[in-house]
Amino acid sequence: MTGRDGNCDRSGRRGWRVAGSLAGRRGQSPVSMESGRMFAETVRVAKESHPKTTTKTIKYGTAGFRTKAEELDFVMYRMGILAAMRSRDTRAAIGVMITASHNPVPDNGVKLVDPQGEMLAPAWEAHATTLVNATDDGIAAALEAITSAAKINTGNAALVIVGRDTRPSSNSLRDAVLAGVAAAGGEVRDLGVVSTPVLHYMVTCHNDGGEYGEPTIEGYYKKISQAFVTLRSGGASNGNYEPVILFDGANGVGALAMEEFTKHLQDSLKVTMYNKGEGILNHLCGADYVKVQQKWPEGVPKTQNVRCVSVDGDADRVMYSFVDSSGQYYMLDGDKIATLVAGYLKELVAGSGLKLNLGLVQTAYANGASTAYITEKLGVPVACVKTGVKHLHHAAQDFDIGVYFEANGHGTVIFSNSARQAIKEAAKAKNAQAEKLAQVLDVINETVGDAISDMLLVETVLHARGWSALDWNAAYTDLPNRQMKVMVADRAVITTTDAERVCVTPAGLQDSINKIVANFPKGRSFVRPSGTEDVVRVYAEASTQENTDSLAVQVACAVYEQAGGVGDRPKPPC
Ligand code: 16G
Ligand code: MG
Repeated sequence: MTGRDGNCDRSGRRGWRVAGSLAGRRGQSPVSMESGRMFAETVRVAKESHPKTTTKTIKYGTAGFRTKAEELDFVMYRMGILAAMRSRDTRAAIGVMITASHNPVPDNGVKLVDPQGEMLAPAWEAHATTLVNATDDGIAAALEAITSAAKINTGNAALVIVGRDTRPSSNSLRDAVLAGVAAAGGEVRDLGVVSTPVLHYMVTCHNDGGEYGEPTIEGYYKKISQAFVTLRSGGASNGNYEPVILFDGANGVGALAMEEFTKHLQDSLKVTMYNKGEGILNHLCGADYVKVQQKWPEGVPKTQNVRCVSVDGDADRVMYSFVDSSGQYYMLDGDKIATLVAGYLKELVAGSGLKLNLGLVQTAYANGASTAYITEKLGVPVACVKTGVKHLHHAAQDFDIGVYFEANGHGTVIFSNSARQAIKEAAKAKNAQAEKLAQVLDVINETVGDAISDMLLVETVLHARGWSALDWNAAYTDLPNRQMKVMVADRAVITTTDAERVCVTPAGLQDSINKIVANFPKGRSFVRPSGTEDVVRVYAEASTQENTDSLAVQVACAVYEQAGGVGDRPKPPC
């Protein structure tokens, strides 16, 4: 792979290569007469059909651009153009996903996917911001600047793979993306309504010539489900494990994806579907609702001791919950999934005799009890990084097998090139544990966090261990935790360090937080500016829920007072 910004194939650690599948050359004069005509065309189409509708400065953040759908037409158009340019730059297909994930229905958003299925390279996030903030007439100059900065040969072919979620606005926003690609002289492969993980998979497989998997949507479903079915060919029940789940589709694309999966899963898992689209997207259901509200999703019957799996609006996050025989509610989040998976993989690796190092990557949101459990009980090294998938993914690359999960349920496992090869060779030599590992590898979608692939991975581990949800939950007890939002005039006044665990500015705020935290046994709290909403986020955990709530409110009030709070003072959560 040839990306010069260091993003593509940074380490060559993944087992598939980007084939340089699109025609093109390097090192030619970047801005030619021909490109001048193309840039002029992008301006013409912008003015005629996709004019800029705001003067607000907007930034490509952790989840791309995300806001009210009616403000996004011009953004989508320009992201179509940018994706074509990035495709020329990398000489590979680039993905565009139209979704606002767990946000409410009126919102929408767009994120670009780089050649190996990873998030857009940081240098190109800056280009995206530049292009979107240009005036309509300024598009040409912005494109010239990007072309020069990235030394793009504009004569290269461009291919953009587009996916969208089920939001009503996604259809016309897709048209705007397509118009952008066309104005920039690129070609489009429109996948229609697909989950975010399907788009990432398709981009990866297209670019590596099918090495990671067959580059079709059907190929995605087949690869994952066949491995899953094989892993339980000895019987779907085992000990306390029953192959039965309730599926909360959040009324979004995850429900459609699950329906496709069930066609391939045969009798290996009995899935009963809820929130298939009959209700409002992400409303009182779905992974984010379950995690943040710590509540059972509406629309799903509370069947005792049956696992409920909730996904978010684009099916890249997953959350488990269940009620026991006494009606007690439990939520099992990304931390519980990470520890379950890391523990199991560690055992398989040890059993196989392969010398592979395995590590877990978390963020500051990881429950303190999970970090203690994984380091002290399982002996797995843990790295802590800033919020956002790209940071976790990057850190996970330091291990042969890197498990990364955010507490909110976004994560996956990635294998180094040599780890994958070693596992496959040992499997061929009939090493039983390595054979299992090789199958598990195929259940995992390494290209991005994938709610349903993650769910099938969890089900695989529970099955192998013969565990019910109660057994799984018993591994460790979460410390009570609470998240709050504080409105401030400018959230940029908050800056942080040490993977967002320490607040640097405004001066004095961290001292105040330290003093408050010191009053609570097992207390921990941090604050950070949100990357997706105009708020400051507060996280707190402590030994009891009452203490946690009190800690959260006190820290939120400190933020309100010292970081320019606006509106009402933070109140205790109800
Ligand atoms: C985005 C991130 C997610 C992160 C969340 C934090 C990606 C693909 N998604 O959704 O990983 O947890 O932002 O949101 O990176 P916040 O900054 O508003 O708390
Ligand atoms: Mg999502």
